[in-house]
Amino acid sequence: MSILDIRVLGDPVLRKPTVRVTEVTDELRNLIADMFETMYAAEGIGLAAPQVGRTERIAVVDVEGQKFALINPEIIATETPSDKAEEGCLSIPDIYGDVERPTRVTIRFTDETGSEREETGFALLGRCFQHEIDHLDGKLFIDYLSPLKRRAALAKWEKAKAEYPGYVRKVRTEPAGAHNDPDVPEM
Ligand code: K1U
Ligand code: ZN
Repeated sequence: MSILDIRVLGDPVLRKPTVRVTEVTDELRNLIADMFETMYAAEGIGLAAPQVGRTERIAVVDVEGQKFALINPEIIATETPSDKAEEGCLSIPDIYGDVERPTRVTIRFTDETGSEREETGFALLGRCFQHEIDHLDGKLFIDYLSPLKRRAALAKWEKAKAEYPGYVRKVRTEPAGAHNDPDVPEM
């Protein structure tokens, strides 16, 4: 398994619509395993294929142990009321904003074994399903912000993006216990 580079805001792949998967192959199962590894290394709760430079309609999610590989996911039902909560994005590091979304969604998807499934997600899981499916449609959470908040977020990103040459975020892996350890050299 490998940790993949994460593409950040400005890379056109994040705005491209994805392509539906027609067959769940071993190559796609390897991609899914790499996406889970990358998501955990980056301390996220979800990751979509465009974020690692791929165009397949695939995302992975793990919210408090509720773990899913989502192939060709679609929202089939949403329930009101909506809820406003802060979101971040592994492709827009250190930028956050409040996004209003339906509290509960039901999705239909194919899992990594090729079986068609339906799941309902509430609260953070429902929000994460919606955030990842948005990625698969070329949409980012900043698109939901008010014009003022979006402008402020983009101004902050203009300065921050210099840290990501080529719109690539290298995910660092830390050996266990190395965090803040003065004896472990910075990589
Ligand atoms: O797709 C991504 O960019 C991953 C993103 C997903 C997400 C964040 C917030 C709400 C819905 C979906 C992240 O995981 S960013 C990390 C993060 O914000 C977070 C991490 C742990 C718990 C809660 C949020
Ligand atoms: Zn995101």
